[in-house]
Amino acid sequence: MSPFFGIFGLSSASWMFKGDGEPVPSADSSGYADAMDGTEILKPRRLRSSRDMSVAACTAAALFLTSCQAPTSEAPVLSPSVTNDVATDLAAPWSMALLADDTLLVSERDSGQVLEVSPSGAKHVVGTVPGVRHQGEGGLLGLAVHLGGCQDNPAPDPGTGCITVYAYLTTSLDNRIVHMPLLGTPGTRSLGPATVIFDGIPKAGNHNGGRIAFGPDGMLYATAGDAGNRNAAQDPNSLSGKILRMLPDGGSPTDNPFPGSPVWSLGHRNPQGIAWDEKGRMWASEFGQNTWDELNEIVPGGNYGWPIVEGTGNDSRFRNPVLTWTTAEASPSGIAIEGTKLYMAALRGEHLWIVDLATTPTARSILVGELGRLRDVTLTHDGRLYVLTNNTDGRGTPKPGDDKIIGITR
Ligand SMILES: [Ca+2]
Repeated sequence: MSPFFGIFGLSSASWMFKGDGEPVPSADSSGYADAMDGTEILKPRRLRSSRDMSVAACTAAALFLTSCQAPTSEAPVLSPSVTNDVATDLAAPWSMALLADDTLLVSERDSGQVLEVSPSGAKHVVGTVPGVRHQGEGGLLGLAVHLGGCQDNPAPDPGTGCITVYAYLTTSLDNRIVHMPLLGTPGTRSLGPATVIFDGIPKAGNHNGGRIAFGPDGMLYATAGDAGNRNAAQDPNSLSGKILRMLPDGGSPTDNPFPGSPVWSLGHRNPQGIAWDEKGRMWASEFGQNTWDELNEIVPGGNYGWPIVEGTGNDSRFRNPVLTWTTAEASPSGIAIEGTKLYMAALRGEHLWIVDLATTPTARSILVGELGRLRDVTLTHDGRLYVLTNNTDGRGTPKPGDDKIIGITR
């Protein structure tokens, strides 16, 4: 089911899609072109719709605060009361990982740098992940942190103990995952040497997946896009188009659904968000091709249909998404969950979607068009939301100070 009965005006132009669901005007008026996704970066033309008009008026009327709803949305579950710039002038940021003291580690896709952002907003370059090769949508993508790894850390912070930083990156050969000890104390931290724990995930200019997170079971999960080889998503022997589950050292857990394999689920196109709710259920956001973005409940061994089905197929071979959006409404990336409330950052949609998972999932949105493209979202330990914008990667329209981390207090 779709949470949104759309009003977007796609009727007056034809569009083609490059990479992760980004529209560019098509020279061909025959309709959607199939996006086999080259590496060229093109800026999208802004949609013209009644929603755009509403967003502009709403944004003008409420410069700093407030939720500006889409005309078709119901009252938001969350009403942000205060927003502030936690950090500014980030360059193509992609992922946030939160430390125990609410310090953020932030990846910058193109430079390969990891930044430390303190709760006060102070920025510090922690280090550069070695081997990052930015091309198209590839580069330094997801980050995750894991407590432990003291054997690799000669100088753990006495306050937070030994922290190991995991990173998903595109290299000249592949997509891979490394880990590095986080050295030093808050404000002056640095990265120790990188150890490759998992490699050989196919890369491409587009559809690299790239989100990593530790689950409540202590395992590391990673999203792998189809890397332009869509049929590989259905091949359990390929790492493309999968969600992977591995031990913290990169090995395959013995209770994975395919013996000896890191494959946890298959049939994915370009999933970029994973999180778990209070019931232990795993959720993933996924970019559609040119019709439907998806929110899926991920179960071990589940097949999510791509490329045979996009969106809801009602095909017994595949699992239907729990919610879908048009690619204009969403084009989703990072997600975060508090209890049974899921937050989903939308790039092209320029929304923060809020999904109530408590019963039959329903979706509403806030920040509609206010911040531009949204790449990631995380919850701080004191209950604030941090939202990461994504306007400087060549596809957005940067405003002064972009890209930013916005804090929302409620
Ligand atoms: Ca699907």
